[in-house]
Amino acid sequence: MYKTILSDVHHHVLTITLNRPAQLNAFTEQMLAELTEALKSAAKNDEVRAIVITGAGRAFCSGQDLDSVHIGADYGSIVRNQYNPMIQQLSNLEKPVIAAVNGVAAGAGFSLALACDFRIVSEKASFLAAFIHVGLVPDTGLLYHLPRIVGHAKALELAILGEKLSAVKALELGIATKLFTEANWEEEAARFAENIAKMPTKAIGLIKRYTVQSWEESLYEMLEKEAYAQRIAGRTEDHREGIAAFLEKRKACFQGK
Ligand code: T3D
Repeated sequence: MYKTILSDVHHHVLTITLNRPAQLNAFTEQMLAELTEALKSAAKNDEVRAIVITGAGRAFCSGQDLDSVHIGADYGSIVRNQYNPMIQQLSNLEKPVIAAVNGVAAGAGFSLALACDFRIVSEKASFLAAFIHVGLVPDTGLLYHLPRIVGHAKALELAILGEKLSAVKALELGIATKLFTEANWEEEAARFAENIAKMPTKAIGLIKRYTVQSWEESLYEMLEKEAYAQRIAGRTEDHREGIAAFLEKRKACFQGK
């Protein structure tokens, strides 16, 4: 049903593949709408316990499709109406989202990777805040997420100088969670996602929700929110299973309930 992305569920992992390889998976209005829709339906699908976003071919995503930009158009409203709903959807999605960065992530493609909860990267991955090279400012949440991951000074450096960051450097800076060799990339990426999909999904959702909210809250408010979240987590089947597995000295088998 989608034209610019592929979507496939396997072992409770939904893999969304940005699929415009000839343009290095550059975003079009249609791709943004389809990605946002796929994330929305992942939120409602109990079968899905982890989401992977990756790119077809040699790139992850090269940002806005530069062949379809209309110079002089109101980019503000394009960002508000096409890009921001995708980032809001990612932030509100109470399931783990993994960017499997198989190649270059440039412009809004870098922003998309940063908005995911984990970035696993292949040796061939690179990150580039390309906006400055076309006289634009980073958008799609990059100015929010990047300083929170690498700190203020490094974020300014990456956003303003627009230099390409290698996979190894991304790992050093904490942008990447794991770096896998090219030879083992597909197998290791699948293993990483499947392991997360076997974890207590509701607890992960609560961790996401309250980590996001913590940026706006005081310590006292967060202590209360943690207590509230723990009340919910404490009533899940996965909590019961975790305790039973500990007492029975076996590996827990979580169902995401
Ligand atoms: O409202 C708004 O529209 C504003 C929102 C803006 C958000 C943004 O994302 S702005 C930033 C947009 N992205 C860029 O500026 C990145 C442009 N691309 C590049 O800088 C380079 O392509 C890369 C560094 C990503 C990769 O370089 P390289 O040497 O590996 O590949 P290449 O040869 O440059 O590209 C290969 C093909 O992909 C090429 O097509 P061809 O010649 O084989 O037919 C190239 O034109 C195409 N391509 C790459 N990026 C884009 C693209 N086509 C359309 N849009 C692209 N973004």
